Amino acid sequence: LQLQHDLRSALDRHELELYYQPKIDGYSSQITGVEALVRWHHPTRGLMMPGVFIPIAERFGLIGALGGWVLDEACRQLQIWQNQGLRMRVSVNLTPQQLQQDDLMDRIHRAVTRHKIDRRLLTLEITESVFMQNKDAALRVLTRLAQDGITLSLDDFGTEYSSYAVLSEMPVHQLKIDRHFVMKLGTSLKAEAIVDGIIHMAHALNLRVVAEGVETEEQRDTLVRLACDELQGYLFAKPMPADRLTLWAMGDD
Ligand code: G
Ligand code: G
Ligand code: MN
Ligand code: NA
Repeated sequence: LQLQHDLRSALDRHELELYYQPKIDGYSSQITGVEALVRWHHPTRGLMMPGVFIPIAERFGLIGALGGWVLDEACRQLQIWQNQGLRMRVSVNLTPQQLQQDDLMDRIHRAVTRHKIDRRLLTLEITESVFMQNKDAALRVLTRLAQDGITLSLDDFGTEYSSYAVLSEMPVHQLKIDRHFVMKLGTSLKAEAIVDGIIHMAHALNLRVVAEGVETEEQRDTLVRLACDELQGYLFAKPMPADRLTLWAMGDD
């Protein structure tokens, strides 16, 4: 596979870039943070999305290096934003395989200390599938991360198995309502009932709730009415390069 070969050199050739998508406070409409989403500027194929190359990285043993770069780059950019007086947090996505890697803690520690980041500003987004293979191992890693002061977010919530077991046993701080529920708000009363239920349950467990995939004002209004804490989606902004995000956050875009 040619792509596998290309991906090996992509890091050295600086072909990867992080895009950032803002998260908005439901009440104040202020930016609270950004989610880092990796992109690959392939020399001949153009812009490639993580849905395509993350699975390749995992299959060919490149995910450790790629994930390490993402963590370092996200922390480097966060430090720049802190210095510019932009108060926000940054979220980084991790696959189940990344969570199982022995050097994950090292990579996080290195990125955080190198760029002098307050680790409470770093959120890791994981999906419920991390608990499918080795639940005890996942619990150990997440407990250490949480003890380190890192915020843990359950991504794509509601689409996978064992949601309730996970919520009662795992040290997560936040959950992200999957966009498939958000998409149906305004047209499906069932979807609204489910979202309402998720938010109530989350708040009873002291979790913050982020809704992803917010595309319409009706969806936003419904989510705010249901007391959703943070909103993310194309209605506010698409993922964008750091420079554009800076302008956007400063209100010039
Ligand atoms: O825009 P979007 O296509 O960026 O993201 C598609 C998928 O890729 C999402 O599920 C997202 O969580 C994942 N993803 C984006 N960036 C990263 C990353 O840096 N690391 C990992 N592991 N997954 C990522
Ligand atoms: O799986 P994860 O939630 O990490 O992936 C985030 C994905 O959702 C990215 O691919 C991102 O580009 C995409 N995304 C962000 N906002 C919206 C939106 O409002 N609508 C849709 N359809 N996708 C979105
Ligand atoms: Mn995510
Ligand atoms: Na998600």
